[in-house]
Amino acid sequence: MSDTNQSDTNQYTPPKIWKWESENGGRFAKINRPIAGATHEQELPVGEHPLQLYSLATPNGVKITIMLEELLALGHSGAEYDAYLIDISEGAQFGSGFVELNPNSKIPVLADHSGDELTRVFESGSILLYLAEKFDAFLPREHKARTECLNWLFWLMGSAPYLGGGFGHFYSYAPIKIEYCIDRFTMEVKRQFDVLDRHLANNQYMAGDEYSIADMAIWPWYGGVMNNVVYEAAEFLEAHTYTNLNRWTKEIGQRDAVKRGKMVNRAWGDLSSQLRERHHASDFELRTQDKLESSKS
Ligand SMILES: N[C@@H](CCC(=O)N[C@@H](CS)C(=O)NCC(=O)O)C(=O)O
Repeated sequence: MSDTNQSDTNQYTPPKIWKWESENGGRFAKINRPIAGATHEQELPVGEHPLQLYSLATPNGVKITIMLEELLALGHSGAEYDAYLIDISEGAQFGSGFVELNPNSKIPVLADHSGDELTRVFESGSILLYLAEKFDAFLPREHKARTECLNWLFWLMGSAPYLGGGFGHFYSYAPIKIEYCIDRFTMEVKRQFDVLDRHLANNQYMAGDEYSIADMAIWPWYGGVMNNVVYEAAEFLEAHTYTNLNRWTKEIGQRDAVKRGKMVNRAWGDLSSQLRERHHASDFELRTQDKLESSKS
């Protein structure tokens, strides 16, 4: 980083060697660092269920809570879980307990205590696949259909960073609006919308006829843009023009498990939509933030 006024992008010449000198502005400047590892000692709480989730209701977090709620709705009682909120804006992802579970310091992370030894699972795509295999659910069994499901799961893992770290960062979070960057990533995300829209013209779900982990991975991000809850960019991106993607977004959004999954580890928006910690199915009725706050007063 240099002292050069960054809004004058034409005048910035990268130095020979980049040095970490100061915060670069922008919404996440406080937590951005060029090094990995823990910044402080902090054990993680552990609840009573075999599955422990440490997360936040961003699109990456919601993928997993949708999957867990879908598994429970199917009757897999082994998918009961405790979900703890990790406040990434305060750097909770750099606590020592979190880093032991995920050396990459990003939500979501899952700890499975059901075996003799704890299994840690990080990267949301890996968590979805782990749960699908563990419960033999939401991953087609037939090899060709399974491959198609994994094609789209991995597509999401490779594509969403262009929507989030690329478009979302420069459109919403960067301290200055840089036309070149916004143009570059708008071009790419609109191309991605078209990829999905064309596929969904001939397929009910991402993997064909079966609802799967591919839908659960893609919906929070791309459905989120269609619903204008991700970056509030629906108008800018003309989201309404992707009719098949909108049809699919609406259909998935109507599932009860999806409605519940969206609420878990949510710490913003309407108080009745926030279930900051989840330990029991009844929490959706009894422990949303509106109820917790009214019982205090
Ligand atoms: N590829 C990772 C990405 C996870 C990710 O980017 N998580 C964000 C929140 S959506 C995070 O924890 N950011 C905190 C940080 O970057 O320090 C996954 O899918 O699990």
